[in-house]
Amino acid sequence: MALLNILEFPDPRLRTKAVPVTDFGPALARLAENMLETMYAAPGVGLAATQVDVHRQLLVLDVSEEKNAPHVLVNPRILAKEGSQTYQEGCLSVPGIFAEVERAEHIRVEAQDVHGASFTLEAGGLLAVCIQHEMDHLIGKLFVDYLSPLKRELVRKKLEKQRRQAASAAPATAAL
Ligand code: GNR
Ligand code: NI
Repeated sequence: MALLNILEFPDPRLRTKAVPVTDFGPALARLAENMLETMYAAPGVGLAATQVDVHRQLLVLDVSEEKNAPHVLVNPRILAKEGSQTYQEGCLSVPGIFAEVERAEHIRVEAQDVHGASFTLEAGGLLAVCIQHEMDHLIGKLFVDYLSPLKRELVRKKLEKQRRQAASAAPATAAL
């Protein structure tokens, strides 16, 4: 098991469009395990392969309170959407930033598991939000793209400032 590095906005690699998974071998199962471990450690409720610089259609989720309901979706496809909901979203690739995004309330998704078996999943509420958020990552889209260009620029500057302050607060860590 291993923790993976999470790319952060505005890293251009987050704009990569993922291609379908075609190899359902042990490396895929290992990647899914490492993504789940990285997501739980962050902590987060979802993680797309794009965020760990792997540009394949793979995402992991767990929106349960007890963190005991992991989902792995390979090559996910939305079959149906219904209604709308607005949720205050965050993203591990845009740390410390939260904004309201409107998405479908209920979705039906078809995906494959790590062995290549197809299944469908019905989701509502936070699980539906999360699946839509992760599927956006797979096409190079971030939740801040739903904000106005002005707000997105403010987000970029705020992250830049956070990073500057983090760097000056702990300068010697890497050099020790
Ligand atoms: O951990 C996460 N929380 C979250 C909250 C509201 C809407 C979406 C999310 S997903 C996010 C983890 C993440 O960045 N996944 O890509
Ligand atoms: Ni995200």
